[in-house]
Amino acid sequence: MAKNLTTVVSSNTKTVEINRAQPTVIIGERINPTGRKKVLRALQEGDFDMVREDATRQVAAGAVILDVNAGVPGADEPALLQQVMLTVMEVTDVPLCIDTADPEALDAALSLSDGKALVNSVNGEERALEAVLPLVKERGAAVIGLCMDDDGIPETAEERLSVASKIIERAGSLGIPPEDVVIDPLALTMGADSKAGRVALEAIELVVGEFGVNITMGASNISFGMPDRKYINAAFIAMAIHAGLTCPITNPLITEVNTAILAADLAMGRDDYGMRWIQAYRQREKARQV
Ligand code: THG
Repeated sequence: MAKNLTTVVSSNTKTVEINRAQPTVIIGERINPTGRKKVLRALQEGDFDMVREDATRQVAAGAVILDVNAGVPGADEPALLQQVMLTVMEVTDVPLCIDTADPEALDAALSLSDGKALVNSVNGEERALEAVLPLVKERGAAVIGLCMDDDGIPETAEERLSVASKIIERAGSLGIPPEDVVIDPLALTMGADSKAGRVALEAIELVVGEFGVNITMGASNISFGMPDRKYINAAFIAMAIHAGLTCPITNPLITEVNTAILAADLAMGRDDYGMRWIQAYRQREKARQV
């Protein structure tokens, strides 16, 4: 059996454990102006209602961690990211996944967080490793390591494994243990390359087999450009959970994806007596009746 490391993240009041013996941890993706034009427009207008609503709705739908991104072109990202975080912290108390490529914004964000945040992300580029890992160590955070480096995203699963091992080793040399490194093997688009799904699944298996670390993924990338994306995303995410994905960054408001995750957990023996499945069913039934 491969090792099964536990990553712990927390807010000031909630602790979340991520591992392959417990239910899949959904990291809610919606607070992201880079990925969502409506959020971009709202933040450009200084309107935080949408952030509030996306935070509340995602948590109600099963998100256990919220990804927060404030990448608005031309904006003061450190200040805006702090504002977004404060807004989210007013309405929910879940741990946060700080999604930024700007080390200054990351530092500002980490200084606000009372618990143990998940930093999204570092990659295998020398510059990124040097800028991000010392902050992660200093603040006692956990970090997502993307399987890409100066040469871009490697084509093969083996090459992605080697980027993952570089990140895990470098983190280790700074005193960041492997359980605090969550690997993102990266999902490219199957519409552009029909092997993209398979390579991502193989990369998950290789990284888990070698290191036993937790795995995240922006799992909806896989279906870009395809019609009826939710069905592809639902099937892929269930397969990825079988391969070793433990904390996908996804949209819990999409029922097809949400139910696929719950069904995968049930099939993997991580839902005792099917209680989570039944509870989610009841919640859907109740929502249908109003
Ligand atoms: N890995 C890691 N972090 C990530 C990603 C990843 N963070 C960003 C992204 N990828 C995951 N987050 C999102 C957020 C929103 C959307 C998709 C991914 C989204 N997209 C709509 C769509 O796809 O149709 C956009 C539509 C719109 O503009 O509103 O909602 O891979 N570590």
